[in-house]
Amino acid sequence: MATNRTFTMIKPDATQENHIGGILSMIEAGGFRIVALKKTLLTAERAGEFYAVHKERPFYGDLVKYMSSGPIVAAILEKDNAVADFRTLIGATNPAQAEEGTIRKKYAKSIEANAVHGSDSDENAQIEGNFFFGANEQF
Ligand code: RTP
Ligand code: MG
Repeated sequence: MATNRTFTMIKPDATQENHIGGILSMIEAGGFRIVALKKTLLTAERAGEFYAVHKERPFYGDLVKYMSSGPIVAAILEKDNAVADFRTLIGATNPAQAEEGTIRKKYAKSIEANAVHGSDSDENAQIEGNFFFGANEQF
C-alpha cells in the first residue's frame, strides 16, 4: 500500500484537559509520522468553513461553536493507508461505541466533544491539511 497522508485535529476539550501529549503518543505509537503540527484557535468563521460539508446537518451550529471554543492542535500525519488506519485508531464518532484501545475510547467525552478529528478520504485529507499548513510547514 502506498504511503500517504491524513489530517487530524486534537479538539478543544482534549487540548484544554492536557491530553495533547497523550494523544500524540498514541498517534506515533500507531505508526504515524508527524509531517506538520500546530496549536491554533479557529474563529467561528474558519470553523464554519472547515466543516462546510456538514452545513445542512442538525449539529452544524453546535459543532462550529464547540470547535471555536478553545485552541485546537492541527497535524498532518503520514503512514501506509493513512486515512483508513487513522479512523481505526480514533474509533467510532460516538465514544459509547468506540472500541477498546482507540483514542476516542480513552479521551472522548461525548459524541460532539470526541477528542479528535480524522479525515474521511485522501482528497479531504489534502484539502484539510492545506487549510492549516503551507508547503513550507510540511516535512
Ligand atoms: P470527524 O470528522 O471529527 O473526524 O468525526 P467523524 O467523521 O467521526 O464524524 P462526522 O459525521 O464527520 O461529524 C463531525 C463531528 O461533528 C460532531 N458531531 N456531533 N451531536 C451530534 O449528533 C454530532 N454528530 C457529529 C462530532 O464532533 C463529529 O466528530
Ligand atoms: Mg468526519
